[in-house]
Amino acid sequence: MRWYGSGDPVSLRDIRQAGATGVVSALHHIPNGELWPVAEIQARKAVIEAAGLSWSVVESLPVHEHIKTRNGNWEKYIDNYKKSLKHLGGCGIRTICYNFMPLLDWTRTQLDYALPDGSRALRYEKNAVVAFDLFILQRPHADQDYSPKEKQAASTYFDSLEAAERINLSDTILKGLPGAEVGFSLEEFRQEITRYDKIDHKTLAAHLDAFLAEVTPVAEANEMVLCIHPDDPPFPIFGLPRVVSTATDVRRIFNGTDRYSNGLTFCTGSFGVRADNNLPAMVKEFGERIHFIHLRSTRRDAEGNFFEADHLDGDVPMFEVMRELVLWQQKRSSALPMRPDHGHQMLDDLDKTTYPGYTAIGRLKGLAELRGLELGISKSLTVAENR
Ligand code: CS2
Ligand code: MN
Repeated sequence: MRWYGSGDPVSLRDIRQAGATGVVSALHHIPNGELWPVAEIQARKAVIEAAGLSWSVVESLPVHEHIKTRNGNWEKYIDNYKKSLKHLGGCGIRTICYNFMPLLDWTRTQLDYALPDGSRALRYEKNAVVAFDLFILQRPHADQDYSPKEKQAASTYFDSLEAAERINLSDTILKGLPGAEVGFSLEEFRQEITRYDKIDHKTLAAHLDAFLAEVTPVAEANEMVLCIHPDDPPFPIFGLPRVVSTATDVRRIFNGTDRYSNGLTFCTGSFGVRADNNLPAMVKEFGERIHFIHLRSTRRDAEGNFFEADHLDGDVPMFEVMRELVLWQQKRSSALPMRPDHGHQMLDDLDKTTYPGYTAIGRLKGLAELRGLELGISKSLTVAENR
């Protein structure tokens, strides 16, 4: 399970009782781009191990915006990245997750979407994103990105919002969900987004390749692996390019820097939002370079909205995905780090202040279901083999 450090309302004891054996953690207090000192890494590691858990994955070692846009201090930040990798490897932490999404990490428009049973989920509503873009952000030329029908729907949606709801929408999009290392004011975001004026899909992809060409040799020299997290949502928003949304994107990234250490975080929740991503087929194709697994499911509709469903429900064919993952791990004779990615706000957590998506009980439920599914599949495969 993911643990955000000492400020996390979910304790390491809670995580252990939920059935996790390892945690995924990051030094969130260190500003994006700065070096991770050995002493800080060791201190975090000691706290985790004292609770009877291991620090199995860093999520994330963030990639500074200057590296993505390849201007400003990008050289210094790549240098820091390499040094931080060395420090982590020296402390025995060898799996490093990161993402390459411009400006915003994962994006949702509602954090308390009520499900029929009264629990709450995170939701992405297309009209809200378009309305924010056109009427709150007022991004230049944004209207060219949408059809008349989309603009009309967004306008109707926007008119239905009270002033406080508009502020709330803006904050939800810009202030950063947990894990996102930065949040923006509207003015800052307007400013920052202009840094991408001349950066299209091709350029951002080239910047990612250039970054990987620099950092993967360092990872390899320290027996480490890097695993890129897919875009969430897996399509462009606010005119910003996206380069990790589909199987084609992953193929391109892998071929560009064809090394074992250039790997993937297989996040079913992110990839699963697109109907054209065949998740079990992706496990089959990319298995060798999947170094970390995020399991959750979303339910999409025809309008382009989605919400985070129960882990075994929604559009992700979790049985088929898990079956491929179990088969692959049996074949490679070792286990991959796997976590329930997000969970609902439910039971006692409904009255608590929790990090959106990172509740104790909702993730415990997800983990329990996923572990049961995994155990059932692996046992039944062994039984079938022995017949
Ligand atoms: C999120 C992200 O969907 C997710 O997994 O929790 O914050 C994710 O951790 C980062 O994008 C990975 O770099
Ligand atoms: Mn994820």
